[in-house]
Amino acid sequence: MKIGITCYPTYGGSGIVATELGMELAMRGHDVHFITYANPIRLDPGLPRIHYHEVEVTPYPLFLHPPYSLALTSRMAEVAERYSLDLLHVHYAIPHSISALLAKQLMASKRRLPYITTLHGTDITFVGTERSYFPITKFAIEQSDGVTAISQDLRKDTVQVFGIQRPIEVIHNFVNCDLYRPAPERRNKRKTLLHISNFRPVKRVVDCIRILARVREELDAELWMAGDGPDRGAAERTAYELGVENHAVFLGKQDHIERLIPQTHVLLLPSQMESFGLAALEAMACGAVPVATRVGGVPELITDGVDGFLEEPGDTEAQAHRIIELLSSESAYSKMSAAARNTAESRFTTGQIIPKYETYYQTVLDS
Ligand code: GMT
Repeated sequence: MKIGITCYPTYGGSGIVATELGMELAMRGHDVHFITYANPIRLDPGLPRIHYHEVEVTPYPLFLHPPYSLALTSRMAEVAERYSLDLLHVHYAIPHSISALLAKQLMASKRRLPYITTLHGTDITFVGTERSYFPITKFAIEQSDGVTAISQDLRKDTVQVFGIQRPIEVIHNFVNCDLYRPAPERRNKRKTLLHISNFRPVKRVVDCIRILARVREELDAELWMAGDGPDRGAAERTAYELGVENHAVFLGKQDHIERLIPQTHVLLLPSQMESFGLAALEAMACGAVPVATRVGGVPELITDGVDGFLEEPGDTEAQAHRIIELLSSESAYSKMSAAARNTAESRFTTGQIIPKYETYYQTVLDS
């Protein structure tokens, strides 16, 4: 198949899923065309059958907000025509789904260009519910030739929030278990907690610092904060206030988290909302135990007490308590670490999930 993929290339889990999906599809023989405003961060440009088409947004003094979605629409139609794309697959509804709908209409006199929208989370739970985006998001989802959601919970939210009647296929996030794997010999000697995110308020990054401070009352541990975003300053300030600034390392954005995770013991995901929790899955594949919140689609990934822990958002005391318990027993830790890896390997590998997208593409093309 010839597939056009659009995503946010530099920020967030939806772009990571889209990029990894594109690379996996290319490895399976499909031609994949990324149509985005920048090279996707995790894209390996050396791969055969991968193409990148930049969307250029021309500035003009009248444009207080240059119309990116229109430039994207034009580029989608142009690439679709020049490379005879079979379909467009857009990740994150706003504005990609709307651009795809317009591109499909632009192409209509020439041929059919179906588009699939994959919903990732905040496009439904936060941004999509904003009054200024609600009607157009609902319309673009309803008009899509196919819609997928990354968890059952997100599908339920989409139906509830938007009143969508059409079928939505659930295809969970996935991980390459050959790339993301445990490396016990590289594990830090000191107990190490890890948080990975884009430090938006929904991630509750300050909670990570509070958890560290509480854990350190019982045992020697450090915290690695990978990523960057609006709440980094607040997290750094809290580290000073709680006197743990020498034990919380802010690493900034990391390109190769598959090398970072195996060095750590526990992945912190204290989010207010999480439609799936890709960072937790990547950690589990590396044998790092996730301590997360019981929100959104996270329980579809983590079984509390078996391959990780789930507590309520904001309850840093309970999350810290779980970590103290876990890190105080070598045997309990090893058992849970192996269970985490087993969950990733048995349910969420690329080999299991990518064929679901291929089958879905074919269903949409045949419809
Ligand atoms: O939260 C992020 O890191 C980014 C965000 C996005 O929309 O790009 O991630 C969402 O998509 C990920 C990949 O499908 C999911 O694993 C995350 O759970 C989801 N984030 C939220 O729901 C907050």
